[in-house]
Amino acid sequence: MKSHNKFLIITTFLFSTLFANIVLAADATVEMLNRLDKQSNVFEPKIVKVNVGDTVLWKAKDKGHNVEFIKKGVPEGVGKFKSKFNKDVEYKFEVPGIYAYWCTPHKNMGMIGFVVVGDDKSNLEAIKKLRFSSKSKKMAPDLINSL
Ligand SMILES: [Cu+2]
Repeated sequence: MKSHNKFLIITTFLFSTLFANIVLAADATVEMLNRLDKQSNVFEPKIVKVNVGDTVLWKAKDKGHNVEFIKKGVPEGVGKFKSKFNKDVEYKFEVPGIYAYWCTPHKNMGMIGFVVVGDDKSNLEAIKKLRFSSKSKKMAPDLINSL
């Protein structure tokens, strides 16, 4: 094999490895928005399905939002998680199950979302028992039914 061919193969390998790592940095992205069509204060998309070990990135496209796991809305053994306002935030999902979350100031205004990890819905009954208020209460059943 000619040496420049070897060089080309090694370079291609290095770049593809590098690219794969960049892609793996976030396996799914959710945008935090003030407005989307006729909706205000939204996570887009509202439902994300990922594998165990995957990372979700929430992008602070607009200001005034965050991500907070809902108490009793995550699989057993998962700790609290509450991000800072106006900041992009990542979370690596290590425990399978359903994760329900909201944006703290807009939790009653429909800014709720769900992550299903490892196609595991064993905590669905606990998720159905969560108490949402106002606009979120109207939206939650349809979302939960489509998990
Ligand atoms: Cu918000």
